[in-house]
Amino acid sequence: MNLTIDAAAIAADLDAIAACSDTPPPGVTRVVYGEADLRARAYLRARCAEAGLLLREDGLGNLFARWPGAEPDLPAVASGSHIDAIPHSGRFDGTVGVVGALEALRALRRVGHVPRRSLELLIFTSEEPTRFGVGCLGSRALAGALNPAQLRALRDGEGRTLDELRAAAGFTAPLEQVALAQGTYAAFVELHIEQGPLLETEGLPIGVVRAIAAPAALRVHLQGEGGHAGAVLMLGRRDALLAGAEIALAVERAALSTGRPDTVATTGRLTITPGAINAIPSAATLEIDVRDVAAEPRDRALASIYSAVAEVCGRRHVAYQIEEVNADPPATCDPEVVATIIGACTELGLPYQVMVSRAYHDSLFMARICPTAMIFIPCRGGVSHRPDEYSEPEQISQGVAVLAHALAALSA
Ligand code: HGY
Ligand code: MN
Ligand code: MN
Repeated sequence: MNLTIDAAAIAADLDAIAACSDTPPPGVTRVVYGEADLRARAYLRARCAEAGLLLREDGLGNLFARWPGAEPDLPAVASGSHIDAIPHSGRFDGTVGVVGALEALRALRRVGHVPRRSLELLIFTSEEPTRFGVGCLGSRALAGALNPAQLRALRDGEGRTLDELRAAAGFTAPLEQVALAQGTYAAFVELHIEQGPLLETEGLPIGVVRAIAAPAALRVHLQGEGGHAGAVLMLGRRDALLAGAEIALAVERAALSTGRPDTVATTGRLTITPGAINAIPSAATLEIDVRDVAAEPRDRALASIYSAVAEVCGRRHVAYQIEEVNADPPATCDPEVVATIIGACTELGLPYQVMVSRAYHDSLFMARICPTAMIFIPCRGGVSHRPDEYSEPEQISQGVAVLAHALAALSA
């Protein structure tokens, strides 16, 4: 199939989405249901309609843009990713998979492909944990891993409920209708930047993902005793920040203690109260991200963190409460979908490497309800979640070509 990928159209779409940011350049911030997110959604709805796709949005704002196939009652083949972006980050994380899937469908339509199975672009709501503290919110709910009651219990950092915010964004369909049945899709393929250095180091244009790492997130709440920084002597202080500082170092030790390079742990956020130079921190909250490509060592690292919290807080007479936000199993990609992607690389004469994803993606949850795999493209220096995140237009076009060929084969 002699497909042409319109690199200029991809660049224009990426530029338009990057211009939808809650913060000024450099970097992009696009928090779910915020003004920039809604502008980016409106832009993409227009592009999908222009491409002749039929649009549907569920109660969370997951967007489905469908190209009906010759046998529309068959389970469809889907592709997509997310458009939300963590604060001051890059313009390619997630958006490459959304814009890339849209261009893959446009390219297939241009070349006269007639899919037997419908082809559907998915834009998942809130893949990033920024607003509600849990990653993959939209795909988690589609996979039934978050039920309506759990969704309704979610609040953002200002105490606003998910229900309130989704309604204000215009998404009012019942949450009870979000979860998708097993078999809704025959296959799901996500195109994404690698967010790591392997492909660039190996000089390869394509990664074919066979497994996705197991992410976990903890929130550790610490309650010490505040007081006047000058008047309260050092002995007997119950400084919540210092307990938090020891715990953050224990988080690093927990990852190193498994002896596996695949175990990673990060204290990405540490907030303290009252936050004045001349007041002893009375309270602190740590948000901790722990991962491994296997669940068992990840869980060992979690156990070390739990014991470190108990030890530090016992010694410093600081009260604590640990909230486990999520501890997801890893996902294994479907061998047949992996083979189809490899077939597309071969057809295009593109070298590839089969690999594991250390980042999590919406595919982690789509793999629970349908055969799923991912296509990676290199990103400069392996950098992501930073303003200087970058992939070359040619790298993106190659990934989109592989995606288009794979979707054509899967929907035939
Ligand atoms: O954190 C992740 O792995 C993803 O980029 N949200
Ligand atoms: Mn991300
Ligand atoms: Mn992503």
